[in-house]
Amino acid sequence: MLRKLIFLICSAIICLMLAKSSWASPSDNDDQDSNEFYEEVLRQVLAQDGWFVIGSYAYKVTRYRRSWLQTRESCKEMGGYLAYQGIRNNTLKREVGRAIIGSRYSEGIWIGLNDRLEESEWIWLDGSRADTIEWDINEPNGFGLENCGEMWDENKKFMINDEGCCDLHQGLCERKIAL
Ligand SMILES: *[C@@H]1O[C@H](CO)[C@@H](O)[C@H](O)[C@H]1NC(C)=O
Ligand SMILES: [Ca+2]
Ligand SMILES: [Ca+2]
Repeated sequence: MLRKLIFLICSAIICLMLAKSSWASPSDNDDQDSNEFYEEVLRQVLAQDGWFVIGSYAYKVTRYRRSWLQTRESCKEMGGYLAYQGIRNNTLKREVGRAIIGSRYSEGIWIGLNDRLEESEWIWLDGSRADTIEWDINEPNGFGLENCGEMWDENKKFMINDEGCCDLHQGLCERKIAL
């Protein structure tokens, strides 16, 4: 009796497993594979082009010192956007800082953060409220005179400073890799 029961249960499990594998349509698997393939190719192409790939994002610093608005355009021309999506995560921000800013840039690097519309209402590039900003000590201190965000390497913590939007700096561009 017990053996028969075990046999029945095992057959049911095998049956379910077979059914399940035939339900997963082959095209789903193909899509998955081609997405991964595409992401891998994109990673390699970006790396070749000087983008530093970290997780699902790639980063590159703009070449020239420009205003915040001009730098926002430069990032677009480079196929990205002024960094904000990945670096909203402060852990990732520090990783990016250590990896590509390090001590190579003695001054701040623009990021996609500003309070240009309303003083002290800091928003990311897509207009979403920025509520996890790691301001450096005594920042933000510019009030109406400093409405754009930059990241700097003070104390190797890659904290954020508010800066005059017309000041000239290089900027951190970002691209999202994962689909
Ligand atoms: C933030 O980034 C770190 C490092 O890349 C990652 O391990 C962690 O899961 C991220 N946290 C969130 C909330 O996405
Ligand atoms: Ca301000
Ligand atoms: Ca400041």
